[in-house]
Amino acid sequence: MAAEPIPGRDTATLPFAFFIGDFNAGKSTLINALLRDEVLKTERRESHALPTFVCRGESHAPQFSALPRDYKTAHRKSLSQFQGLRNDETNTDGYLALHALTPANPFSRMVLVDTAGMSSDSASPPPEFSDTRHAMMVVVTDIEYWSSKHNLDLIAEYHEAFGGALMVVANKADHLNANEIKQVAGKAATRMEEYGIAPAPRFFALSARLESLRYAGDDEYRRRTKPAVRAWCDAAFDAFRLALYEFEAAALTGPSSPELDVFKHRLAQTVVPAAEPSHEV
Ligand SMILES: Nc1nc2c(ncn2[C@@H]2O[C@H](COP(=O)(O)OP(=O)(O)O)[C@@H](O)[C@H]2O)c(=O)[nH]1
Ligand SMILES: [Mg+2]
Repeated sequence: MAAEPIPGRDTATLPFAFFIGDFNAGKSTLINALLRDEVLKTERRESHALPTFVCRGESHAPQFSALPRDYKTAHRKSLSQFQGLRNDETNTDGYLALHALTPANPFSRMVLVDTAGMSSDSASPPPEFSDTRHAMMVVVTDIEYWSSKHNLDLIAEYHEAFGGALMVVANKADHLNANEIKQVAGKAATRMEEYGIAPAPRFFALSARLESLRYAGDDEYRRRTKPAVRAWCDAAFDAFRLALYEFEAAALTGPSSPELDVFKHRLAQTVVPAAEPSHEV
């Protein structure tokens, strides 16, 4: 069967936002909320998910593909294949990563990367990221244990490696009351600086879940959430989204615009395969 080419982008010109953190922290839910689309599968248990790269596609329909071990042309997948592929016995082809091109993506160029399966066992940045110069790191934590030693060590490592290109998300703020959220957010910078993470990265206490339901009309879960919590979380999510747009804009247009041709992460470079025919679909 002659396969159509997989529409692509030249990844050499794209900035990346890597979402890092333990499984179940809400990375996939957060990315879906940013996209306002249920692209990534979310689940409560450890999922052995593959690293997943999402960016805007030019085609009117979303396109999904999987990167084979030889880093050659990605194999096109359906949405259900894409959402069903796990890094377990179902991954018989040994795929390294998944790609999604979504037409309604609100980020014009930035690639959102769900690093599931890359970071859950280890507090160190995966070595493939070490020459990443055009990447924003988003450490995603559960607000109830964001300041655990494990998380602070993770933040400290990324802070050292990526400096200002780092943000911390304390997710699931809907589990706390408004005063508790304010307290956590008010003390976050001091807590990090006392730990030696200085200057403290930006910190957002928010709820990916509340955000994902925000435009769903009259939603039961949002209605049950206290108005003060909802208001806080909505505002924090807006601020977080804006911070990502600012990073994207700076990466693409700023006077100190990074050299966008030096991104060397192998998985990322092949994120969006060039428009060449795929023979194995
Ligand atoms: N209450 C609440 N649950 C959340 C929130 N974000 C994610 N979850 C839930 O946490 C679980 C793990 O989320 P997921 O996005 O799959 O986490 P990941 O493993 O980091 O990708 C799922 O059951 C989500 O529905 C949130 O803001 N509030
Ligand atoms: Mg996930």
